[in-house]
Amino acid sequence: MLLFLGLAQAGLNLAAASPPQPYGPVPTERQLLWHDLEFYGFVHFTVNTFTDKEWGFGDESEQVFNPTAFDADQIARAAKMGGMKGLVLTCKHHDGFCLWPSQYTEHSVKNSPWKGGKGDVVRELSDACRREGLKFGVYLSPWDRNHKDYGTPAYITYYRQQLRELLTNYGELFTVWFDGANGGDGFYGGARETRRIDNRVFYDWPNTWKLVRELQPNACMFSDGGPDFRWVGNESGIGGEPCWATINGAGRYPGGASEGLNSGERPGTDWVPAECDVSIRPGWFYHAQEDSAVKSPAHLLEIYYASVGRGCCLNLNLPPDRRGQVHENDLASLREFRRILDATFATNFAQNARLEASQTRGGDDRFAAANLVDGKRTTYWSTDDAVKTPELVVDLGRPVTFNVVRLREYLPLGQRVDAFALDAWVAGQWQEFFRGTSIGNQRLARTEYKTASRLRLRITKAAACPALSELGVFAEPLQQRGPNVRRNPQGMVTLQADGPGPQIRYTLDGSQPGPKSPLYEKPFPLPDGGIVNAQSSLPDGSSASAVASVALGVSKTHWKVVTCSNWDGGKGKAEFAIDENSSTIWRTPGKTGEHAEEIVVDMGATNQLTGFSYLPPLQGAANGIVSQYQFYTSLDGQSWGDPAAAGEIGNIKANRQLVVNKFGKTLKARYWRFVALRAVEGDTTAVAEIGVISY
Ligand code: FUL
Ligand code: CA
Repeated sequence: MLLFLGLAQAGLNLAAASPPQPYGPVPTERQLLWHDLEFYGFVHFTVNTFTDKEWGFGDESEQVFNPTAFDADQIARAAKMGGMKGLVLTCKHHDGFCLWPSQYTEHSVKNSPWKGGKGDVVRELSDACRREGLKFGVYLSPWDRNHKDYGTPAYITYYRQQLRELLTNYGELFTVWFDGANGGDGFYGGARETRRIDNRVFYDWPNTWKLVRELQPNACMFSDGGPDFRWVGNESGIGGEPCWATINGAGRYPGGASEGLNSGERPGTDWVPAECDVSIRPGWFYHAQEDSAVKSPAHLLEIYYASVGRGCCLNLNLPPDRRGQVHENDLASLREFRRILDATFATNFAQNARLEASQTRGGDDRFAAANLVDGKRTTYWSTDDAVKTPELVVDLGRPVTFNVVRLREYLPLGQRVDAFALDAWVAGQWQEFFRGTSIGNQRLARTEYKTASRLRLRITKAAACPALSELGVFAEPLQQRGPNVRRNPQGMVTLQADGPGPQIRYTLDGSQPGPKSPLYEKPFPLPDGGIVNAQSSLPDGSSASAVASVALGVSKTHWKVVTCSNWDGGKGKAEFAIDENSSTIWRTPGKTGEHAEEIVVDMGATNQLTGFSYLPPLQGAANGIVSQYQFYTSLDGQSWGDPAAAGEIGNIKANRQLVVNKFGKTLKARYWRFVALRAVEGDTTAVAEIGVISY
């Protein structure tokens, strides 16, 4: 009997095991192609580049669009150099200005001075992408603040005519990006009014999607809720932990609720993976005043690990400047980011490792652990249906120092793993060093550096037997971080090296520190603020760290609230707007109708001001985030004159961050007054911090 069973088992093992059944929703062919891209770029460029806005009102003259040296090849080469696989161009942003000579509107490049009205940015950039071997995609804003018919059915006809032009005249597109943003008011052919639409029905999306499928069958469509890939719920480039590729698609539409978009939903009814969209600068469009605020290589790496490393695609915006080229500072940051990534992934220490799985599906070599290191996405390690929590020991053969482990699931079988853990064999025992949840297209576990010759993967929870297609072990080159820059309440700045190089050189004028820059010896006063750039190195100047760059506003030590129109009891007092604490909020009670709240502050001394800053609440509901404001200054707190700055804060709801607004001149003032005229939603006003700058 025993012998008989043994033979039967041996017989079973010889017979080829069948592949596992897919679990839950699975990707389409076109989604698989999109997953493969992992990293591509956005190009935000339009009249806003020339008017210094994030959202144009729609009344901009075509005359303002006039890049002095537009160079599509320079932009495409920058993307290629950064390792991007494609570019998505804002062919029409919310202001309605078209970067191609659409035959359905006069509001386009054809009436601009650029190339005498004969230019076509879409043509030039799509051609340049092809020359560089990059894919090309289009962004066509559904919200159009210029068009007279916006809000009526005639507009949908217009929108589809434009879309058809883009879908048919510029070759193959890899994506069509449908933005959900809509702020209501606009120029609308001169009506200058607020037009509210019902996002669920107004655009009749199913028929627009049909058009895309028919004319560009391989293009993946983006919107908050899909159909092909979704918004990740923030514009800072950060996927959730977990970040499932699945969501419950019912009831979702472009511009709909963002609940569940960051983490996805499990098991979910639809495969709609997330795209992390983020700009290399604070804004989506180029503003010269942000030249010193380009994200550092270290920041870009954090974004990469939190997006591509969590199974999403990363869409990183490179906004061309007024020449029509990617700015030098953006290029420098992107280049260093790429250099570090390439150095990291050049060597996979698991390549020749001996892999020992606790179980292999049917004992069949087709599902063997060796598939994890064969460099192919189409082969995978799997186990018997009943074995959902297997383990895998990776013997590297020699001690290796690493800090990144890469895992991939075989996507055609769905997202199967719920949770996993990684252990390293240290001092004679297994030590857990990472716990994760979703894997999907790719999971990069970035950890402290570990040295070990063996590691272990434990699948700790799975909805179905796992199907993993890759395991890699890598080490990031050691990067020396820039010094810590801190200012105390008395206005004294301390610099502290964060690495072996004890010598710190710094600048206060925005330039890069070099051998001739001042040497830091002791804390120095900087009550008026400025831009501190600091770099540490060995005494002979070698082993230089990254440059730490910190923009400091005028110190608030002696500031006092003089008056405030309203506050919400003790929970929302006005002092919270100037307490240097981003998590305390000045909040006014709800108030319907005309919405104007204000705060007046005495800075205790006269300052030379060049601008002000507004920080919205970074967490919680968007209720009260200011979208229309006025900012006044005064020497005596009595006479105020015209606002030093006023207008709309475009896109602040989706992209919550510090807004810095420069006056364009220097103003002497002891008092300032901030007036909130409108909020993105709700009837309160919410201010985490107001500051002023003097740089
Ligand atoms: C948002 C827009 O409102 C921004 O201006 C930007 O285009 C971003 C990518 O999408 O919803
Ligand atoms: Ca505060």
